[in-house]
Amino acid sequence: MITISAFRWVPDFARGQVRDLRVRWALEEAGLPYRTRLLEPGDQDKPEYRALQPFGQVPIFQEDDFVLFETGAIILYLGERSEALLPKEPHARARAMQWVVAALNSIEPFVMNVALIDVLYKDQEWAKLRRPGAVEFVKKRLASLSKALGDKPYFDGDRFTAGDLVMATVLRALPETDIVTGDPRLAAYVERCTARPAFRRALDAQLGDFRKAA
Ligand SMILES: N[C@@H](CCC(=O)N[C@@H](CS)C(=O)NCC(=O)O)C(=O)O
Repeated sequence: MITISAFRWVPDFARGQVRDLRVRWALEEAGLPYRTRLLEPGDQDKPEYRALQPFGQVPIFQEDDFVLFETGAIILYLGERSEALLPKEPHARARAMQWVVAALNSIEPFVMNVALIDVLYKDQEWAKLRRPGAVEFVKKRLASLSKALGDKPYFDGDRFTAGDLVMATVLRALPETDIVTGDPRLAAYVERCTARPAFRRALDAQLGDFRKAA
């Protein structure tokens, strides 16, 4: 049975955002059943967990004695098992992988830069000075992303892939701002991706785990 790690408790702002969500979503798209291993405070720093995830983060993916960390790697691995995530045709597959990497490497760091300022540091003087520049940069990057999407429903055309799954989770990370939603094309794209039944099931499952722990 596939097991993924997740936190038993996180503050409200992180509920629906913790990165096990994207792996749950990928598993739902692939139709692969899974269970969660919920970490208690402190578990992430125990040597046993660090041996599996060197940075003490969630999620990890475990199946029998195979363990994988980093959501990008996990989702690409699941893509090997399901065409719902990665198309079989080699070029389409490579393009889908390209969008996974673009989401994680060219978009997420800049989105998270603003998200961290807003969530963790917003009252600090340095954050007030830094935020406008960080917002300006991410908006510029998102404008290029929006242009690349154009009038297509998904980044590689008509077909949803793992690239869209990861991109949509990255674009959801600024819910309190209009940085993404101010772009009607990206706003509609996130809506389209997150309206998928597999996303709804994944989100319900993450929120359900937090509710059970309350
Ligand atoms: N690049 C990692 C990031 C994982 C990550 O940042 N996980 C967060 C939760 S969303 C976490 O475990 N944070 C706790 C920590 O870093 O100590 C991935 O995509 O798997």
